[in-house]
Amino acid sequence: MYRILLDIIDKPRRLTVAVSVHYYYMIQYARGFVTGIRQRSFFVALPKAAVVIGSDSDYPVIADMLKILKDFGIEYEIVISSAHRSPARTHQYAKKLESRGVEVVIACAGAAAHLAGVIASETILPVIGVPIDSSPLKGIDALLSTSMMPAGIPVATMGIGKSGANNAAVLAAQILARKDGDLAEKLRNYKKRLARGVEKKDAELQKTLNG
Ligand code: C2R
Repeated sequence: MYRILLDIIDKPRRLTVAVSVHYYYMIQYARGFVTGIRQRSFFVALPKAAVVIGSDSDYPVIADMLKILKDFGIEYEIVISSAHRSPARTHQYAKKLESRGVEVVIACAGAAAHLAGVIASETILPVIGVPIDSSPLKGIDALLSTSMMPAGIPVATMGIGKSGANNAAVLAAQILARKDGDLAEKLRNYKKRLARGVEKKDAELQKTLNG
C-alpha cells in the first residue's frame, strides 16, 4: 500500500502529503479531546471494535473482555456513555461509528439497560449487548432490557456479567474474522486451547478419583 503511494506521489510532493497526514491526525486527536471520544493512540490504526459502557462502575465486569480483544489483536476503543444520562453524546457517538471505520460495537450496561438498543437504533453495525449485574436484580433487568428489542433493531445479547462480557469479545472476533484470515486462525487455535483445557481437567479429575 505504502509502496504504491510512494510510486504515485513524486518526490517534491511527498513532504506535503506527509505533513497533511500528520496534521489530519493532529486534528482528529484534538477533536477527541473536545468530544471526549478519543482514539486509543495518536499513531495507532483506527479501532475496529468500539466498547461502550454505561458507567465507570461497569469496568471491573468487562476488564477481562478487553484482555481477550487485545489477545486477538483487535484494535478497540472504550468509552463511557449513557443513553439515559448523556443521550446526546450517545446518539452522536453511535451515528459516527460506521464512518470512523468501526466494524462491531459491544455495549455494556446494567439495570434498565437501554444503551445497546439506542446505539443499535443509530447504526447498521452489529451491536453486541452485555447485561451487567450491577443492580439489586443482579442483571435480570439488564438482560431483558438489552435482549427484548422491537423487531427491526436487533442486539446480539450475551449472558449476564463477566462470562457474557468475555463471550462478547469472542463474538466480536468471530464477526471481524469473516474478513480477516489471521484472526480466523487465532479463533481456531483459541477453540483448540479450550478443548485441551477440558481434557486436562478431566485427566486431573480421573487421577484424583482413581488415585
Ligand atoms: P452507576 O454506578 O453510575 O450509578 O450506574 C450502568 O451501566 C451501570 O451498570 C449504574 C448502572 O447504570 C447503568 N446505566 C445504564 C445506562 N446508563 C447507565 N443502563 C443506559 O443508558 O442504559
